[in-house]
Amino acid sequence: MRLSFRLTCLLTIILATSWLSSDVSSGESPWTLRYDEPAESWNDALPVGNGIMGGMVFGGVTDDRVQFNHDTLWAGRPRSYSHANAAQYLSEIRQLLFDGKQAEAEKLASAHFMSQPLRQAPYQPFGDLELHFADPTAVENYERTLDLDAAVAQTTYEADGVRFTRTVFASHPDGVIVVHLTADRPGAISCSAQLSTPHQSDAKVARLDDHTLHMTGKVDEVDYKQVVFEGAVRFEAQLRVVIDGGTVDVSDAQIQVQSADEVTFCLAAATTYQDYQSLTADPNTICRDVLDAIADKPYASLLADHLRDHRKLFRRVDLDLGGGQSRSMTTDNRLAAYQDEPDADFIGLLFQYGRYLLIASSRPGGQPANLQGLWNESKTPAWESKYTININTEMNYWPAELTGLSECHDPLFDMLEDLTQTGREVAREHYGANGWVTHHNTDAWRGAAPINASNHGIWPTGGAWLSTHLWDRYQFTMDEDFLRERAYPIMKGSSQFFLNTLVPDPVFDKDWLVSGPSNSPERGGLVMAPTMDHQIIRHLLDATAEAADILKVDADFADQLRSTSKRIAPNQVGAEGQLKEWLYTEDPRTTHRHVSHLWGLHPGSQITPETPELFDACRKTLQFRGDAGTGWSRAWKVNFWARLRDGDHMNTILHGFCKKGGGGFYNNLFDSHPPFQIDGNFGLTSGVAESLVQSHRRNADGDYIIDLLPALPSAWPDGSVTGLRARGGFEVSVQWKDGQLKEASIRSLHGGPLVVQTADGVKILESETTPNEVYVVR
Ligand code: FUC
Repeated sequence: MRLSFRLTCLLTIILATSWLSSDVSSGESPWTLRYDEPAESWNDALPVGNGIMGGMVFGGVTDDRVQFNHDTLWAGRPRSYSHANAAQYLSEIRQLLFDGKQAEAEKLASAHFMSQPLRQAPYQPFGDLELHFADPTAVENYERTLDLDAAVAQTTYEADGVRFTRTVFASHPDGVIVVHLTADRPGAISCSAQLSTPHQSDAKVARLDDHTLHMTGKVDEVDYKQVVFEGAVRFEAQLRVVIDGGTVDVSDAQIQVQSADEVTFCLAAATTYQDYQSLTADPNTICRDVLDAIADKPYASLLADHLRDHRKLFRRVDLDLGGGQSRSMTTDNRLAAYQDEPDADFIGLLFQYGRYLLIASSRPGGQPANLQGLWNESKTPAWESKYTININTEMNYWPAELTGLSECHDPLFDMLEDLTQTGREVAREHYGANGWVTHHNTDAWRGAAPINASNHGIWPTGGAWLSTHLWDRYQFTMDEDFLRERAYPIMKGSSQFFLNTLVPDPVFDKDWLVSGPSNSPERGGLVMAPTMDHQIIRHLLDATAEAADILKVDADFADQLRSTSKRIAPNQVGAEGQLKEWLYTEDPRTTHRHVSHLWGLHPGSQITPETPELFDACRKTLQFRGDAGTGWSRAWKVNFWARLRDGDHMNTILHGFCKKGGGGFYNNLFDSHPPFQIDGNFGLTSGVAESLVQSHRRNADGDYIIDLLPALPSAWPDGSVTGLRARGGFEVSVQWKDGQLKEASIRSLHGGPLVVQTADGVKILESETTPNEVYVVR
């Protein structure tokens, strides 16, 4: 390895541009999903989103449909889910578990320790924008695309000698979904547009003015698995049309356009949801303000502002994994072909799709991406399309810092702030503890109590895991203001809860501390001392203590955190060489989809090559668990094998994952759990990034080690990536050839030391770097 000569920023810019794909307009980017027929089912339709509104574009020729959502439209209403005075049963439940009486403990917990009601509320569909066109005699050259680089869905076809184009995008700067219709013959566009909603309560569509149709209503009551959720959130959508040529007529039923040259529809939507505690927002005013603000804005400016906004995020990272032989095929055919002829470039497409979906579903000011991002057409979606935080929500955010989308992480932090409030009540009522706690799910009302059943709902480390995302954000950005103002207070509150609730281990060593009652998600019932809890809590307490040191606050508290962390029961290797999932029991040979106790390997950082016995035990565990699973389970395994530095095994998992159907993908490349669950899309993106650059390990001085190509599969011999982020505040671009590092350009964003690992070992390149300077490694 020859290294450490400094280059100016200029050189990086030249390097970066030569690796980036050229400037493209809609449909021309290599990162484009492409189909030759309209969507038949919802999982064929193409997603657009501005972080608050989502749309699924079907691309039908005579009947087109944009099924849309707003991320605050949920069943239920503001409420507390906590169970008053549950804490009086806590020590009895613990004792029953220590005495080996699990069934009795679960029974007692079912009666007295669970959320009220027992389930949380489902996320709701909003409605449909339907477009109807006259039946053409013949349709030719039909194409439907989603250009990820432009965030534009387009449908084009020729009918009766005219070429028609429909362009749909969800603009974040302007807050609307835009549908633009053009034709290559003047006066050729005639259509009607309607709004509809699956909610019956007070639903009404009416003419608002000469150019605007609106729809108002209220969420229906939802009876979901024996729990009835009141419909309380009200909503309004407004659809405004602008035409060039032709005529427009707005009735109480529809907008009718006749013989126009060009048509632009702008759809605004809003609800009464103000925050998790109040339904006081005024959707009528919100929609009107949004549409009035763009009343004089030409379509070209709407599009230009949208492209600028999206590309600012999307273009931070580009990837070339080689291959590309299947690029000329439609996307559904590429997916089908992958099993027999894997095309590395298709993995690149899925990687960028994960980034696209995060940009589309999670923007500052919006709700975090739920189990389906923000796309949902069912009133009773799988797992309520809420936030399952024993893996799924966290997985959604794994790509955020790694792949240059830090600001997309913000909605998760906003939700965490809410959870510190609801979780404080649950800490008090269920545990008699200080701080705050959240269990394995939450919803728009920020439920924090244990739900569903006592054999898996009582898992007190949901909030702790989410809090480690705050620490991650700090590690990637080194932003001390963020650490002081947003991260530390939340991390501190979560840590306080565990200082109050960890208990001495009566079995092996009374100096050890264990967590419980709890669960190893979602296996083995209610227990004391699941390994995953211990890994998460140790990580949280250590990070909180380090944060206190950095901020020069709470020195005594930090000492207490450190001494408590050291006493948490250590990871154990089991009878068959696997990592033990629980301190008091084991089940090594299961192939269950959850592999929670490998948290310390990923996303945690306690298990690395520097802890060889545990590192090997993780490998053994994964060998027993096998390579299959639901979408998210496969995606987690991609990340695990990357952390195990085994690129070929990682690629074996990817190969099993890249198929049509359950444990794979739908035609629109949504991850199929089954059914659709978006976590696997995001987990794949993070896993591919982890195979190219890692930065979770630290040297003896605590400096982050930037690990270049730690798990490059032999199937990707030549390639490059630009713009990945590393802890310590670095932007990393890497080129490789014949499976070897060719050159890496590492831009320091913050200053601080630069430590790099290549195939030759770990080297300190600079004990201090200069912000914005680029360091080259060969
Ligand atoms: C947990 C997982 C399921 C699914 C659901 C949303 O229950 O075990 O596989 O991901 O969350």
